[in-house]
Amino acid sequence: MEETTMLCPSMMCANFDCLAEEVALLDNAGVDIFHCDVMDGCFVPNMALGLQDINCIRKNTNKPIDAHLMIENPANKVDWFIDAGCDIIYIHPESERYAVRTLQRIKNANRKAGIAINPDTSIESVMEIINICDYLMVMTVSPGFAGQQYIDFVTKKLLRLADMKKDFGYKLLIDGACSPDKIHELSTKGVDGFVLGTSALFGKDAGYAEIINGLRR
Ligand code: S6P
Ligand code: MG
Repeated sequence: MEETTMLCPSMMCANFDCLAEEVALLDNAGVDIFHCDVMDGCFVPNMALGLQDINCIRKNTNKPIDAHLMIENPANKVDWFIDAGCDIIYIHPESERYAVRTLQRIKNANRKAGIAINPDTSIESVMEIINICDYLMVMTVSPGFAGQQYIDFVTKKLLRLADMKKDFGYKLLIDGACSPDKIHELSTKGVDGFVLGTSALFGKDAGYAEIINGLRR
């Protein structure tokens, strides 16, 4: 793994009975970015973090927080996440008629703007939007749930996007079923960061610090 590889705990997998403590443990364990999945029950068939959860996470860490917005029509709603102190905001291009305008709105607020690219979505269909993105997050599962299986055909798209980084300058991350083996394989192939859910970090016998140290080694 590169020294700069970003490890991003997927907070929907954390223990919500003690969210503040979870944030402190993960922060001390050396994670890089707190990944917050926001789901509206419409864009994806599930509901996940809301603003109160993000406020709690923001209050308990000084590290960057990202908001992965799996919601319909995020256009004016991105302001809520800017105001909540999110440093990176991902939208799904499928959910937004004027993605470039919304991404520019995020950048105008001095936050990093990104898109999450579904397994169903081709590079060609987001080619123009990529021009304005600081971050690209490739979904290696269909969005909506933790604990799914890695979709193998997505790797081809991922490697093409890794090759295109030199022309566009974005950071490339993946979200979904990031196991230690996948992290090991892909971090040397141009992937800058990984969302860690049940495949690598949560629900394990080992503690967060031990797991994060192990992944970095
Ligand atoms: C899924 C969501 C993700 C998951 C994460 C879970 O729609 O965007 O961030 O929470 O991928 O990881 P895992 O390892 O359980 O698949
Ligand atoms: Mg996510």
